[in-house]
Amino acid sequence: MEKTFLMVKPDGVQRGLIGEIVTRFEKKGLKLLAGKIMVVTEEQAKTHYIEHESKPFFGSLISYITSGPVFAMVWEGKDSVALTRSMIGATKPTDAAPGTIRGDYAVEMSRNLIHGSDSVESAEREIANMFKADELVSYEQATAKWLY
Ligand code: 3AN
Repeated sequence: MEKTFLMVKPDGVQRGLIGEIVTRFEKKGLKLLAGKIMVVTEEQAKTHYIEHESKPFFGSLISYITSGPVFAMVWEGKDSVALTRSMIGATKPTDAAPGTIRGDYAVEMSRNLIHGSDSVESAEREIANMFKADELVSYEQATAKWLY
């Protein structure tokens, strides 16, 4: 089953939106395998955003994501990467459709509340960067046969 890495960013934690965000993915039918409040280290941040290393906003991206606690999560389910990306909405809040997390709650591109992996490969790399293997809990759900 496909896994994805999601992270409520420092602005989402400060605004008290962890519960609201977790609820959306639970109600969708995805399974939470791991979740923790943590402060991302500079090294983890640079690994996480490696693809943006040469961008002019890289420095501010690193200082923002390390500026306060985040809520890091691993979710599992059928097509979980694509499903969660569509529920999160576009990177630019003005392009994010109402009904998506960013469309409903974000105003600024640099404070867009949540990160979601953009591919299965990114998810594997991002999970390994933030979690130890034994922090992921594997379990059965009663509804698992028809709910992902
Ligand atoms: P997403 O988070 O939607 O996957 P990415 O991976 O392209 O978007 O960008 C990672 C983060 O970098 C975004 N969430 C946003 O905070 C920041 N970012 C992306 N593009 C810009 C930009 N042009 N100016 C400022 N910040 C940006």
